[in-house]
Amino acid sequence: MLCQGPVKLSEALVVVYLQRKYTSFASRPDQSLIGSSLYGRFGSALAVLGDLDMDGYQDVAVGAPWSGDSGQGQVFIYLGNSNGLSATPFQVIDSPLPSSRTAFGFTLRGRADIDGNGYPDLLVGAWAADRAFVYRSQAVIRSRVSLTLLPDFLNPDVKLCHQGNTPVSCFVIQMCVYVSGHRIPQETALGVELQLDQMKQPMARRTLLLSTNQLQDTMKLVVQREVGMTCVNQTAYLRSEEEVQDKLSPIFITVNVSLLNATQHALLHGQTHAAAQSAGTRIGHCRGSNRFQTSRSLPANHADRVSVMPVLIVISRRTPQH
Ligand SMILES: [Ca+2]
Ligand SMILES: [Ca+2]
Repeated sequence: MLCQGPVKLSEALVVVYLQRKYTSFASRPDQSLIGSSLYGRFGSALAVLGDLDMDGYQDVAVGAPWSGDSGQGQVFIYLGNSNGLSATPFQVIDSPLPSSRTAFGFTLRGRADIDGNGYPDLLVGAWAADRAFVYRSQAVIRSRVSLTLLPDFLNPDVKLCHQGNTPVSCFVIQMCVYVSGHRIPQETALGVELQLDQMKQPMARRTLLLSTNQLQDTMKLVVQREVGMTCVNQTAYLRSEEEVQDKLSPIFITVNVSLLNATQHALLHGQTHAAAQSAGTRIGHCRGSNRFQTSRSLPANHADRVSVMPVLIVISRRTPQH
């Protein structure tokens, strides 16, 4: 249950009561959401949106029609979780109107899939401007990336590849992307960026791609929805010991994945980075081997999140007065 808190406009808040056994509520709220804007009237409108990101928890919008730098109004989106709602808004939607005091966010409605893409959308009213806006939610493509180096035990003395006429020690970099999600596009076009020895300055990097002699590469991968995954391989080699000064520090290899086409009306959410590193290079002087630690996942970029995509469709106007 969502309630508007004690009315003190400068400190507006919304309190959350979670349902207990026998459909009862505790005498004290389980959570408080506090408006950030002085006299913003945070909590003037509340709307349960449905499950925006399809994680099984209901999400909520809170309107603050005088909030924002010039009081133009804002809507705050909170994602649900097992403890209630996120402590901070997942997304803040600013008024699309140039003028202030439009009361954007004075009324809210959710739980309606207006464009039929399988995700609930949001209606925001701005009565002082005689406008209402539709915000369509984008499909969420959940992603996972793996990076595998083969062999994972690289011996610099074993030179099975050739760079020109020169035998070189080489290894295969296998990059795989997995996607899933509710009503995601038939095809997900992804840009894949591979970086070799990323911790080093370009001239000091110790491994290069065999086909291009470059330190990096960008590729396009298309994942079919029914398949859910695709992989691509690249072969890299170790530069000769004469060209390399640092023979001890690990070699880092990273891969980053991003959505290629913004018109896909979808967002990539989840793990979009992967990295692998060697235990050490030990190129040349030592007859030891380089063992790679592969597929070390990095945290998802904080920007890779689900959001409500604003598509500003005016659906009502003031009726002309005669
Ligand atoms: Ca949710
Ligand atoms: Ca929708």
